[in-house]
Amino acid sequence: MAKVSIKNLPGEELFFGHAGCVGCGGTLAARLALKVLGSKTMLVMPPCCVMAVSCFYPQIPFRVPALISSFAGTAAVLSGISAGLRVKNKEGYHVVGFAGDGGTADIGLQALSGAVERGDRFIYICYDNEAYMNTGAQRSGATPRGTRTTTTPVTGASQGENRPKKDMFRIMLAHGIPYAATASIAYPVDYFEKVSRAMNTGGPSYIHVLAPCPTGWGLDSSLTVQAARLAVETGLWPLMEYDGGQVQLTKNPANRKPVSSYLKMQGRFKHFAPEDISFVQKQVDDYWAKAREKETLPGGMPMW
Ligand SMILES: Cc1ncc(C[n+]2csc(CCOP(=O)(O)OP(=O)(O)O)c2C)c(N)n1
Ligand code: SF4
Ligand SMILES: [Mg+2]
Repeated sequence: MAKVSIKNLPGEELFFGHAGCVGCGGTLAARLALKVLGSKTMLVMPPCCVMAVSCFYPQIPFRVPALISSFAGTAAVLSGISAGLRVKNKEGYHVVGFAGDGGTADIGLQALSGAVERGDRFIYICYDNEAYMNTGAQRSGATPRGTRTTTTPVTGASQGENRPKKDMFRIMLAHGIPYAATASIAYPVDYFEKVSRAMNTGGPSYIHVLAPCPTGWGLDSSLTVQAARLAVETGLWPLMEYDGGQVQLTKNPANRKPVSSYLKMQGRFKHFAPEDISFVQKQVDDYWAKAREKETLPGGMPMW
């Protein structure tokens, strides 16, 4: 496949007319991925916002087959479709899972682990808005420490989420997956290239894309892309990929911006005291210091 650029992307839209909130990062992540995946794609989605805002009869905004799995079963269904195509000698199709962070890091993890272990050929994209947004912003395993959600409120003894974000990138690497990457809706070309590399991977591949949710994050809906960009520019969300046994940065955040610029624009972190912001800054600084020391990335994401 030719190098992906904005200029050689098809004008055709394969996902439009959904009912997502204004400024929704998750639906943008789906639309961008389909630009590269093309029409020979079979999508599998568990219950999640992108599914809920796009699968209501008779209006289906997907122009590719899109199947709704059980919440826990996305990757098991991917395995089944992949096996069916193999048995029927059908080539050239992309079997793609598109799931939220809750459906990936929590309830769908076992099915994903098994499918990656079997080496089935599929692409799994997790769009991460760091909570169960479709059901009212409950915390998930991917919610960062300190975040206010509806199940980790800021009141009395509860001061938001009290555990760090689960590192799905590292978990996928531990499976020996052939290809894994992190991505961001604020860097579409980087994302396109990663989807393209996943399409050319012989076995399973995994892409974890940060997709801000203005509604759940307490973020102005005009600032979705800016928030996603700041996550990268502050060093909180490294853009990297794992291919051929090596982890590489695909964007080096030189002159990192302070994490406060990212945290302060979001209502979910409004309660953060200066020491909370310093804690997050230290976690990120330690991560990048370690990366520089070893001249390689620690193989995962900054933990906070
Ligand atoms: C077994 C099961 N438990 C709970 C639900 C309810 N449910 C539907 S979507 C959803 C939240 C999904 O969160 P996530 O995967 O992060 O996607 P998001 O909504 O944030 O896009 C939940 C809890 C369900 N459909 N099935
Ligand atoms: S709640 Fe968030 S993830 Fe769901 S449709 Fe709205 S902006 Fe998108
Ligand atoms: Mg979510």
